[in-house]
Amino acid sequence: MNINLNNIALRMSAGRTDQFPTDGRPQIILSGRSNVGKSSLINTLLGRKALARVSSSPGKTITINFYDIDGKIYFVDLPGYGFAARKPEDKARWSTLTDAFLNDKPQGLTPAPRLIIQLIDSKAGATDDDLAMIDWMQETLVPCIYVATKIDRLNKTNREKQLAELRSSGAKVIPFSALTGEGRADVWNEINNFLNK
Ligand SMILES: Nc1nc2c(ncn2[C@@H]2O[C@H](COP(=O)(O)OP(=O)(O)O)[C@@H](O)[C@H]2O)c(=O)[nH]1
Ligand SMILES: [Mg+2]
Repeated sequence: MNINLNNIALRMSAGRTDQFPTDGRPQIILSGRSNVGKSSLINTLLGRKALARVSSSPGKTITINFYDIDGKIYFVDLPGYGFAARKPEDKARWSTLTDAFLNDKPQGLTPAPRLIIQLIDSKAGATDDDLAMIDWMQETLVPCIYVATKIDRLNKTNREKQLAELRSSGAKVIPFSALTGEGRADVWNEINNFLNK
């Protein structure tokens, strides 16, 4: 698939299930806790400085953002989870919206092909919430890859140690840095492999 990265727009910031797109286009779904580096990864992949907002006070809005990539696929930015300061009603809203999206089986429509990119902070390692998400992905057999974010923060020894630990699950793990651009081509490679299947 030939994708023109100059043709990108935020199609929908969905706070309700009836706002999800129903056109069946492939969805590249970005999942991870608040502050893991999700907006930075989206901006890096799409070659934009500030398409997705990079925030130092994370986790404010609970919407699922659909970026229309050249009218061909969507990048789906899930709301970050596990932010410590989040209110109970926000947590409930998060899981209602996210569960509805992930378990969505549109009636009478062809379901969109989906690839989940699960982001894990390479310094902090997988949190309990990350592990819950990983369990769900393994149960549902949804195609997924893991991206170890902020890899520039680790020295060589810790880098190898963390990557080995994440890879022990048998998953494909891509080291990534929005700062240096490391891993950008590898993530695109995985996306293209998925789209060409
Ligand atoms: N060193 C480093 N910092 C990063 C990287 N990616 C994101 N950050 C920083 O981590 C913080 C959260 O990033 P953001 O993309 O907003 O995370 P989000 O909440 O998951 O969308 C910001 O201060 C970013 O500058 C990275 O690859 N390397
Ligand atoms: Mg963000």
